[in-house]
Amino acid sequence: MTARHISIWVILACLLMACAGPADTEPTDSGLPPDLDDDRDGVLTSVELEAGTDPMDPSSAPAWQPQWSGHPRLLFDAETWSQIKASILAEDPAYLPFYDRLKQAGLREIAPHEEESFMPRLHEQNSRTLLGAALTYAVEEDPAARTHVLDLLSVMRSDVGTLSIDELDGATIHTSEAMINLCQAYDLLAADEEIESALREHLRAVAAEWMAFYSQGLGQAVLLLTQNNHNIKGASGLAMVGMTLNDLPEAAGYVNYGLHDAWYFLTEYQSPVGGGQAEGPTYLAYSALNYLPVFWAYHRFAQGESWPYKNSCLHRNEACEERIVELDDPLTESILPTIHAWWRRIAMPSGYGPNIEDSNLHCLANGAIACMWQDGEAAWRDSQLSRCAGHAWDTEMLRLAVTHRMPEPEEPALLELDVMPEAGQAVFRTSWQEDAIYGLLNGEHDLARAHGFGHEQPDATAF
Ligand SMILES: [Ca+2]
Ligand SMILES: [Ca+2]
Ligand SMILES: [Ca+2]
Repeated sequence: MTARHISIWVILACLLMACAGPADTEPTDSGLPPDLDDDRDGVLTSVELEAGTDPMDPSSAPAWQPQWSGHPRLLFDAETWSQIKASILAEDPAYLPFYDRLKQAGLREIAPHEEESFMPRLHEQNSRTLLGAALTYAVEEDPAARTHVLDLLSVMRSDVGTLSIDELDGATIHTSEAMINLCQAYDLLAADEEIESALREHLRAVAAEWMAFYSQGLGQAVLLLTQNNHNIKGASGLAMVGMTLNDLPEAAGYVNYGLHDAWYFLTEYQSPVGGGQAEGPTYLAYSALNYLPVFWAYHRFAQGESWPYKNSCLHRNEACEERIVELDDPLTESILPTIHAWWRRIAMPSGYGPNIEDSNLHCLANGAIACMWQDGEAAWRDSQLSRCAGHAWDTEMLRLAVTHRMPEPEEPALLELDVMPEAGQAVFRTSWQEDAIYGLLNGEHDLARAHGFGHEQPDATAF
């Protein structure tokens, strides 16, 4: 072999090594394995080994995806936030009603929380007041609103474990709603050191107390029994805390548990394959208060990609094995639009869901759904139906975040007889107008009938 041949081989070998990349093949100075993130939780394997977390388990990490940093980031980035703020200050009618509702909430007095036990409803009420005051401060820079935020934080309790037996039902629901409100407030005001530190301390404590209470004994039994909106809402709340305080060592556990359980109960346990919800339309709307903002925030992280997460069997009453599963970005999954379409296929002409399954008359957050999925029929419902137009009950921040994506309204095509065999329902309607003649045949079967625990009305084939 000539010198010329040798130099060609040396160049080829160098090129090949460069293509492979030194970080993939070279040992590190410390002798630890190369810097890979085997379980894709955002923390390098070498860092996990030093921290004592499991480098092959995405639910175990000293932080969750710490590269996803800066605030605001949950429902919008800083640029979108400045557009939202400008639209509110310009009194844009697409924004102002939702801002005004939260601003009014932010003016309420602190709800006293003086009982011996933790009161989830008061906690949720104060969290909504706090979110309203936080938004008002972020938009108008009114110092009174900032003081109100701090006063609320000074009285908020996190001792979930002290709740009385008649509040067992409420703590899964209202405490998780509060977590989501408070995470949204944190995201807006994280640059204010005093508020950031007090909110972080409260959120961290209340999430830990919630998880501790519902991980054993009576608390665990409640979520093993319900398998419905309680589970979806609770899991969503924990996921939101994990995404918000993702620099904490408990964050990865919350996100893994929360994403898996919210997804499983909403789409697998509660929904037939053709769309539906075993515990009925009102409780779907109720779950949506939590899963819509959480899935939107998670979508802003996942950007359409799937990521591995480990499920928890803590609250599953069907066969369950802990394993690591890739979860798709929920906004790319066809089952969610199918479930939301089911809701409006059975909806009454006024826009309300039918009052089956232990339900009251209720709207779905059509505007946010329209914006999240570019769903023109949801936009039509949001703009045309007098009972439910502009409905954004407890999801005003999400509505403000996504309003710039509102698609053109599209009146749905009329199907005079709409049969939904998987859910076991059929609807007759003469038009989509509010004066239409409408009839619902409700003969649920399979999981639509068996999984509506607590809210199931076993009145077979009722009209
Ligand atoms: Ca890792
Ligand atoms: Ca890990
Ligand atoms: Ca049912």
